[in-house]
Amino acid sequence: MTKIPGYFQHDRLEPQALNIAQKVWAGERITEEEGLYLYEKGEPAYLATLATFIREKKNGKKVFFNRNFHLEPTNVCVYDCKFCSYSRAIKKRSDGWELSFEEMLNAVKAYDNKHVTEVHIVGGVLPQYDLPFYEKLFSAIRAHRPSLHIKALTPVEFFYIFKKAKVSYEEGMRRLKEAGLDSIPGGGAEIFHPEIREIIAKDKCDGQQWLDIHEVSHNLGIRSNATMLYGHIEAYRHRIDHMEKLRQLQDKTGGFQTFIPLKFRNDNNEMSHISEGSVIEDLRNYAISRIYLDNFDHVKAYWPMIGKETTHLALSFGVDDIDGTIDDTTKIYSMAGSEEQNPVMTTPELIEFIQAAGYQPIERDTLYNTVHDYDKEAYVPLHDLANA
Ligand code: V47
Ligand code: SF4
Repeated sequence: MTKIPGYFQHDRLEPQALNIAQKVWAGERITEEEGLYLYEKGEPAYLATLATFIREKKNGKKVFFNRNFHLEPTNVCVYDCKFCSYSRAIKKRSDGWELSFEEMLNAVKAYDNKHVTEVHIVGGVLPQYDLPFYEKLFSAIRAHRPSLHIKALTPVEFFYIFKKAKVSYEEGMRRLKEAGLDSIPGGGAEIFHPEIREIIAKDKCDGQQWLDIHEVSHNLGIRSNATMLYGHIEAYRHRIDHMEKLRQLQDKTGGFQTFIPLKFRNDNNEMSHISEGSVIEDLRNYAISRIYLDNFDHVKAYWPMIGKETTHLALSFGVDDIDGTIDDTTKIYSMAGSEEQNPVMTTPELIEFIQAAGYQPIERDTLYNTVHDYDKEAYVPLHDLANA
């Protein structure tokens, strides 16, 4: 049997906890029942130790970030997800926007002299943003700045626009890839289990359709992320079911890069009556995801959502990625009551933030190639890198 640290041999550990620790130390996969046990009984320090063991085996002390900005075409949507401050139920408010093609392209051009490697395009679903629209947009961005990685849309939009265009998932994804789409962010996953999805996100693509579209994309060489919206009406078993489905698909395709747990925020939406979870529950959730998803390389804490302090703590609970500089270009979370109302961290701030927690800052591109290793290189001011 693999020798595990003395910490785990303490008398207070239940046999099941000890057994899970032994499996993790031996690099074995835990079962759904064991995952549930971790949610129900796993103490924070125990979970942190297991998750850190795995994160160090996979990524050492590295903490990844990138230089990105968000493009949010609209904050109104034909759907009515109960947790979302973009949904049609609150469409009548005065602060709605619907960007035109030119406005979107101008938003990208505004970064012409800045060293960013990725544009992350995500927002509401509207009929005018159809398949030809996105083909034209991606082609125009590609033509304007060929090196900018386009990470865009989710199966929620894909399902809607492919159905409208009467094309298969394969044909639709192939056309978008040809237009310039490089990868897919993790959104729209919410909770796959129909018991929950039908209450919180009734009309949009279901869990299986979300998984099928990612599978088709992976088979076309398009990498993607996966999220889980947690801490609302779901039970622990729904979270395990969600991660199990992701783990199975990852076994099949290997196309997922990062898992991103998204903490439910309750401001300005139809689920405002539900209290938000505690920070310790967020940290336990990061650790359990790191332990459960043994075939995912990375777990990301999305700092604009949970705030800088919790993000710092999350680095000791299995997280190795904190997303990017963001540059105050996202409104999804600030509208839902997130910690960071105007999220911006400059690159030097991100580097210092990571080093202060004892980790090694790595600027990556979207596909996790190293752009700069800041333990080895000094930071070079932005203007020297413009258009690099
Ligand atoms: O699918 C909406 C979530 C997601 C709320 O792939 C909410 O790198 C909490 O997926 N409380 C979209 N969450 C954003 C997303 C994302 C973000 C950052 C990085 C990446 C990546 C992907 O935002 C939606 C939904 O799950 N969301 N409203 C809310 N009230
Ligand atoms: Fe629309 Fe996405 Fe919000 Fe649902 S979560 S209402 S699909 S923007």
